[in-house]
Amino acid sequence: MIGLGASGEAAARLALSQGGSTYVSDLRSDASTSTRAERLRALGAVVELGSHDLARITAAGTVVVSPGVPPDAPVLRELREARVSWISEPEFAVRFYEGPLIAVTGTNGKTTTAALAAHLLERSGVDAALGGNVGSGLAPAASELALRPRPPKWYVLELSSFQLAGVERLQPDIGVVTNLSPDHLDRYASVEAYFSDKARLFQNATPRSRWVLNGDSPDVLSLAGNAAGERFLFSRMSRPKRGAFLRGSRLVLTDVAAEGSGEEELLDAEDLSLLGDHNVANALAAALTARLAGADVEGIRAGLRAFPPLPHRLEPVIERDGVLWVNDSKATNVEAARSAVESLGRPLVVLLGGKDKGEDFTSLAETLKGRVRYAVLYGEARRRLAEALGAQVPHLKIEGSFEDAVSEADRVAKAGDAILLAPACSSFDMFRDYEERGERFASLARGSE
Ligand code: UMA
Repeated sequence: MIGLGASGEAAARLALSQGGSTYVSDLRSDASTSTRAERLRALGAVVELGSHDLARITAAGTVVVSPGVPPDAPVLRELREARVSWISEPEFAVRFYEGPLIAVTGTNGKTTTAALAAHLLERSGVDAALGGNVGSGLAPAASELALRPRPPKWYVLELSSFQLAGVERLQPDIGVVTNLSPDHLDRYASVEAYFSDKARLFQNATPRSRWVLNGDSPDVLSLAGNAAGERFLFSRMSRPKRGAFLRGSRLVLTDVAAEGSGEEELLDAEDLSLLGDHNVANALAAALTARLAGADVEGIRAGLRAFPPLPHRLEPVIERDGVLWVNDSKATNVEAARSAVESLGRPLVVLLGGKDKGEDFTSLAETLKGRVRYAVLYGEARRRLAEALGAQVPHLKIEGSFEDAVSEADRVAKAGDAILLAPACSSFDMFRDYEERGERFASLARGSE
């Protein structure tokens, strides 16, 4: 196992449970990695921190790689030269699953859609186990699900492109693609290379496969290409032959339960517990997926009304002096930040910035114009963001810390405004991850820091 984060620990535990001899290595040796190492050693694994022993890895029957290890990492270059192949952690996990799999990918909305689909199944009395890329302490790595004492009725996995890059046999019974837009250009040479890892969802398609696809996205439809299987579309714009759509403001399923079964009306978009148009699309996708997996209409309705917002995803934190603070730290790319800005019906002070992943920011200016009273730009990407916004959106570049940026937003916000953290960038210039960034924002919002 290469890498000892959540994926590495879970995959090693799964391998050990099968009685295999297990070697795990990680370049880090900080406190949390050492704690994981101790836990695995106690179970019988050989764990090495600080370096990767190539001879040991090369001799292994199966090599599993954590998603955070980039393809150009020296250890993977050396394995390529030695003609040793490897798989991703979910690929390893599904080899031990005893039941059908729902796999959800896409650029944005995949956590909400996967978690909501599992929730709708549970509300219908169907045992669904959620895992994969979800993170945030909300759900475990894919391998943990294989360790459950009793298999669930459905496994529901969120899969990132980094995880799909290493699949071989993974074969979803229901595969879902929420949407596609540029992302992770710090890791991929081109948008096409990023999309082509996403397309690996379809590589083992059979006539029995069922695909839930965004009918409003030509990119998603072309990603599926002519893969075998039945297609079900969700759309906010038009009524598909079979799938989920909006009639006025009502969410409706059509011919999903069985071919020719007709329409099933769910509820009004107003009654969804989640904010924003992008969440209407996520709700359509999740309802369609859950119905295909056997959820009933009553369970779906109840679940769509009750599902709580996930942390760091357009999450209202506090209303203080008439200003609503909203944490969308998970908006780590331009498209996600645009959706967030379009979702809130208040004048906005928006915090943008972080690690520059090389995305084109020019389209942001168009969305922000008129909606955003003031943009506070911080972190590594601040200069490129300032160039993109130009004279169209009032803004200020903060040369200092994240705390300085938040206090500037607090200073300029007026009663009736929302202060929105939707950075359009990843967090790694200042934080461990987007969760730490969101938590810092939330505690500053509450005035507890
Ligand atoms: N490492 C090495 N050698 C190297 C390079 C890295 O040993 O040459 C080590 C690092 O020191 C690190 C480990 O490899 O300890 C990599 O760990 P990881 O980043 O894969 O972390 P995990 O804790 O296993 O988390 C991963 C996902 N993280 C990433 O893809 C970056 C989590 O997704 C996921 O929840 C978890 O597996 C379980 O499936 C998080 C994420 O941010 C939420 N995902 C990205 C996103 O959603 O945009 C893709």
